[in-house]
Amino acid sequence: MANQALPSRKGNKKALMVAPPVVSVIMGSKSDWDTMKAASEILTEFGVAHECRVISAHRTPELLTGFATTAEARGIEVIIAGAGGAAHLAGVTAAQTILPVLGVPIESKALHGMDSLLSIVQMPGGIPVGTLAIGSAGAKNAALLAVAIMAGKRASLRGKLKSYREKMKRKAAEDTLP
Ligand code: RP5
Repeated sequence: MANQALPSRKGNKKALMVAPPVVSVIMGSKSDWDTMKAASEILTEFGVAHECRVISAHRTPELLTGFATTAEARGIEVIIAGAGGAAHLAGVTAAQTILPVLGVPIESKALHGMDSLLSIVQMPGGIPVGTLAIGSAGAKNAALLAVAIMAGKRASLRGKLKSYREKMKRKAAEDTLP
């Protein structure tokens, strides 16, 4: 679902049946996809309509402003933003929307993601970014948190979250060592 285009409204029956996205997964670079696909996989598993897009705070700042200022009107409810290095994508997005923004620090080569983590987590008071773990675990948990946020108003998502936890619990209890 990377760079998924919005559903076409021009007589394409299949496209018309595609639900508009309620979660937006954005990332600073195509190179972040290996990490961020974990978020998309979870959202797909829970049946949450979402879009995945490359938007960079420093390479495409105008695109980011356009995205952040129109996301709410497009029906987006949660934004997941993954970025690495001097990772300002989540913060700059949060500055331009009141939607909840969840930041995923990408594991950078130079500093193993500590730079990304500190850049995302140390938001000055006033503009919050919910920061997850470095790497794929963070991307996965960002999606699960997005589902939990949306589950408040959706009984079906609450049910799916409970089943997901039950399945995890059963698997952990049944795990045997080699
Ligand atoms: C950030 O710079 C991206 O989020 C990415 O993690 C990092 C490196 O980007 P590339 O040079 O691989 O495009 O903006």
